[in-house]
Amino acid sequence: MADKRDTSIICIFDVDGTVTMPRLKITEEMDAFMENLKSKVVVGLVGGSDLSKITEQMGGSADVIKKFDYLFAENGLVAFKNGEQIGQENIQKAIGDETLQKLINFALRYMSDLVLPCKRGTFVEFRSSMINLCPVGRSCSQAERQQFAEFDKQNNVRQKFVDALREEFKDAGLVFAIGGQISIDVFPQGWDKRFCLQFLEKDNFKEIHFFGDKTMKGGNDHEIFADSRTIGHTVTSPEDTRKQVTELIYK
Ligand code: M1P
Repeated sequence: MADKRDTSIICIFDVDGTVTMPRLKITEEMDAFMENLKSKVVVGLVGGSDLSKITEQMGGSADVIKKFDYLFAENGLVAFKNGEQIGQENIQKAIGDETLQKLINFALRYMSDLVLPCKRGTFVEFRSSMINLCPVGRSCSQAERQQFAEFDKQNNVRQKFVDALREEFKDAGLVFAIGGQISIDVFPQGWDKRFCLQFLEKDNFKEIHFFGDKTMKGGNDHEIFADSRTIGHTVTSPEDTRKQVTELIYK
């Protein structure tokens, strides 16, 4: 590839498990890698988390929206290009308070019956474009997060919860997705990571490369990974991301 930045190619990255370890901060090595990549091609992030979590993971500065050419929080429902906000959706307007309340009541009832290694606080997090349901509670520590993640692997707590939600809300037009380690994302159909592609389509990229770790069916990277508008790459860790990007872009 020529030395000049190729603006017809964009690489977009999932955050947790792809650019960082789940919910942890970006390492210096990855930070430098991304900076360098920006001198070669256009670079974007698309995370399921809200902007404040992504900001924290990318080092804590509010300048994160300028750090990447595109930054898509909440699957792209909150969207930035070159530091300017270009999109913002609202789940409350989209599905209405009646359904929202039924969902929250059902979820709280369901979670109140679960017996887990421990429970903390913030079981329902209301975001701009999604509801995040968290059986252990989002205020758990990193050690409690790992403990729940292990318990979940053995007991399928979240999968059973998703099955119950799908059964109860089968006609509500909602998606229930297991994205990270401890929670479930709930959002209207179509509001998965493919949502961000409408912004990229306008800019006529020749190649849109997407890198994610949860690309299997049921994972929150699956739809964008399998979309005909993207070239999908499955990675297993931030290290693997660097390896695959190096092979693709610096070959
Ligand atoms: O990886 C994306 C997910 O990150 C968090 O998941 P968890 O806290 O369960 O590890 C959440 O922000 C979730 O919404 C998001 O999809």
